[in-house]
Amino acid sequence: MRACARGAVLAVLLSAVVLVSQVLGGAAQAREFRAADTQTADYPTVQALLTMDRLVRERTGGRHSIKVFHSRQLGEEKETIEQTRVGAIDINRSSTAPFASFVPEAGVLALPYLFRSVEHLHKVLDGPIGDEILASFEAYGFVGLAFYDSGARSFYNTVRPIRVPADMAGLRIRVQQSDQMIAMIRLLGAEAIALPYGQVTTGLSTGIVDGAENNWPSYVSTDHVKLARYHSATEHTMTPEVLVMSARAWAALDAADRQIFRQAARESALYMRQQWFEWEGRSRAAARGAGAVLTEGVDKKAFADAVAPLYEQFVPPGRLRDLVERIRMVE
Ligand code: GTR
Repeated sequence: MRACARGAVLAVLLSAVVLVSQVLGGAAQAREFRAADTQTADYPTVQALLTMDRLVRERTGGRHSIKVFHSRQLGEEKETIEQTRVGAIDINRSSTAPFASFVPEAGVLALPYLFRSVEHLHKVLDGPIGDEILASFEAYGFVGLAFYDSGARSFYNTVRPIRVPADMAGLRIRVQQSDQMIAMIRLLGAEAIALPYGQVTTGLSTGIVDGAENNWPSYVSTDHVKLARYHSATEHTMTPEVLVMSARAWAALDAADRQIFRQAARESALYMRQQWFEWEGRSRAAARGAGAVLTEGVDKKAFADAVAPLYEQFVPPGRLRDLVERIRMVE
């Protein structure tokens, strides 16, 4: 038999084997998984989810796919997390801050001034502690798949430059729907208003809130920059994003497909990291271009001191305090 004919026969045989194994292995349960993300179509987290979809399609021969609902099409973060927990949404990409009331370990990652640098954050998330935190989601009805970058969060407001905590006195600051974030703002002497992400623009333009806090890409992509010009690089948290699957959707996958989903999620996180730094830099430049006033001489030490009591309030001795200590010890 000529080489190319032999190749063709082999290919036919191989696809027959794949087909039979798919039928036996549950190809009947082929499905489209629904993924929720609050960010817009071009935002890196959404692009990363699309990357994961591509990898899952390729590696399951098109049996499984992920339909990405961006821009809050499936709801605001807190609701979509609840829906994911009950299995109505299959995959969710959210900030770890609103996850804190569901998974205590997620709250640890949203603590202020916990990470010394982006390198420290990556070392923790990419190492055994990161795996341990992802695994901790399972006790609460989620399967933790990967972390995505989100940079550092800083304050911005419509009223005045903020250099030290005292400058925040009396300001109404929007925070994510998280008790920990509300308490952090109170420690800084400001008034905390928890609002879903999609309501912040209206909140700023109507004066319901005077300011908010977020990373550079969110500050710019939401147009908050046009309303709240005073930006202060407090970099108070480095709250990462997390990608989870509902326990129900996970149960529908066999062992081989689970491995494919996990691996695709991890690869999407690597892709995301490559995109992130460029986006962050571009967004910072765009903020300046849009008229943001970048406050000089922000006293980060004063902010860190003011929010330090949060650790006493939100990190009880035992498992969580031990986790914080181990994170700090990562060199
Ligand atoms: C962004 C994050 C969103 C959402 C938002 C917020 O940085 O990517 O998932 O949590 O912050 O402040 O609500």
